[in-house]
This record gives sequence, C-alpha cells and structure tokens, in this order.
Amino acid sequence: MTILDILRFPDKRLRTKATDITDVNDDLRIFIASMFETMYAAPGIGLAASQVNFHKRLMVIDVSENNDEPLCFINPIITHKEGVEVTQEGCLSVPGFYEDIERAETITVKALDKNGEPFELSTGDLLAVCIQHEIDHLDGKLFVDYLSPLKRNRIRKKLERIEKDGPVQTSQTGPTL
Ligand code: GNR
Ligand code: NI
Repeated sequence: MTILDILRFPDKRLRTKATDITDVNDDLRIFIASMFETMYAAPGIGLAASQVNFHKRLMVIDVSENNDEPLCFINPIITHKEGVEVTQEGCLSVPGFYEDIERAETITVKALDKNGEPFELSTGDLLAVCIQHEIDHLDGKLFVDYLSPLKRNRIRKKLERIEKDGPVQTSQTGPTL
C-alpha cells in the first residue's frame, strides 16, 4: 500500500469539484486502502479523495477510538439535515488550525460502499460533522471558507510561509546558554 501526499491550503487543486465514480472495481479498492492508510498515518478521522489529488466522489472516515470502524463513502448524497451545532474542526489540508464551525446536527447520507452496494446512514455527533466536512472537500470547499476573510487570509499567509521556509518555526537558531 501507499501513503499518499495530502494537498495543503491554499493549493488550488483543493478547489476542484469531484465527479461521480461510475465503476467500483479492484483498482478503486486498492486506492481506497491507500486512502485509509494515509488517513490513519496522518492521523486523521477522515480523508476525501480531493485531498490526495484524486477528483472523484470518494471519502473514508473512521471516528472510532481504536481505528477499527472504517467507513467508505462513494458518491455520497446528504438526503436530510436537521438542527445546528458548532464543533471545533481541523483539517489535514489546513494543518495546525482549529476553528468553530456550524454544521447540521444530524444528517442522513446515501452512498455506495467499497463493493458498490448502496447504503443509507443517519447519524449525529462527530461522524455527522466529519461526513459534512468531507463532502465539502468533494465540492472544492474547505472549513476556512466559513471563516471571515481576515481569519482565512491570516491562515493562508501562515501556511504559505511554512510552505516557503519549511516547517521550522519555533526552534532556536543560536547557541543554547
Ligand atoms: O482529522 C480530522 N479531524 C476533524 C476534526 C473535526 C472536524 C473535522 C475533522 S476532519 C479531519 C481530517 C480531514 O481533514 N478530513 O478532510
Ligand atoms: Ni479536511
């Protein structure tokens, strides 16, 4: 299997709208396994194909404590949303930033599983947040889009600097006394 590179904000490729998957085959299942491996290694609780530069409607999630409840969603559609809830969100494509985001509290989602079989799931809590966050990725949307332009630009500038200078920000450069 393969650990895939995760695109980071403000990479324009994260703005691509993903298209439906028409054939759920063994090649796709190999890619799905690499997405799980990449998500668990990061570590993260979800990963959208868009984040690894594959612009098809596919996402993987595992919100369990022991990383033993993998969920794969192909061509997911939210058919029902209810209530509003604010949760602190992070994103592997926006590393190091966490902000309160408003989402629907409970949702119903329809999708295909990794065998191409349709299923429907109604859920709340972190799983509902994560599903909405991942579907946003498939639509080219990031959680920073819900923030004020000022906050979003601050985050963008910090990540652009890290991209340019390398991630070393806090280390001491002179001799330690
Ligand atoms: O690992 C992740 N944690 C998280 C926490 C709160 C709300 C959403 C998420 S998803 C994120 C992984 C990710 O970036 N998926 O796209
Ligand atoms: Ni994300």
